[in-house]
Amino acid sequence: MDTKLIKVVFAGDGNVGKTSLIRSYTEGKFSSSRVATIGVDFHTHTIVLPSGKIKLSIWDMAGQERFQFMRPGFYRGSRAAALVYDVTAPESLEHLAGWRDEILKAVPDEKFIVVGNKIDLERTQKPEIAQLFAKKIGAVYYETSARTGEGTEAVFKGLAELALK
Ligand code: G3D
Ligand code: MG
Repeated sequence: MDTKLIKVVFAGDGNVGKTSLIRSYTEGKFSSSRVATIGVDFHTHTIVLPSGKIKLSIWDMAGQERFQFMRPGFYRGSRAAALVYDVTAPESLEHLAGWRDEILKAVPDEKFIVVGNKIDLERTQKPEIAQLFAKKIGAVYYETSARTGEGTEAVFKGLAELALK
């Protein structure tokens, strides 16, 4: 059987843990002090679903959170997007609607999941508001800790399955 190659993107404010989540899952490690990525961080990871094998090409927003003009090109060709916020930073959740709108401008039929990261820390944000937002946009809601690895596998499986639909 052919392995399908599917592009997915991670979006959300800087510092919510996008790079850490991807590394925690694809490399099985969490590096607590690293230099922030510049440009596009790019990973591929093969995932086995009941429906077959998929090679995910995972695009990590890296430094471009600041460079709005670059982002449409970054999103193009993706089949699903993870909207990531930090459960200790309420404004990062408020910004998810804006990230979604921007992605929809570049990819009108994009599908989304919502991810609350850093659940190993003391949350300032109860899950209800995020769950409501996810429901409103028809997305599944996940919670993760890139630090402990909790929930990360479900995010990537969910994203891959969504991208295939
Ligand atoms: P980004 O790619 O969204 O910009 P990063 O975010 O992955 O660079 O992570 C930003 C900071 O949050 C990093 O801290 C990282 O270690 C931390 N972080 C990411 N995910 C988690 C998590 O699940 N739990 C905890 N406790 N911290 C997390 P530093 O200090 O390295 O800048
Ligand atoms: Mg990053």
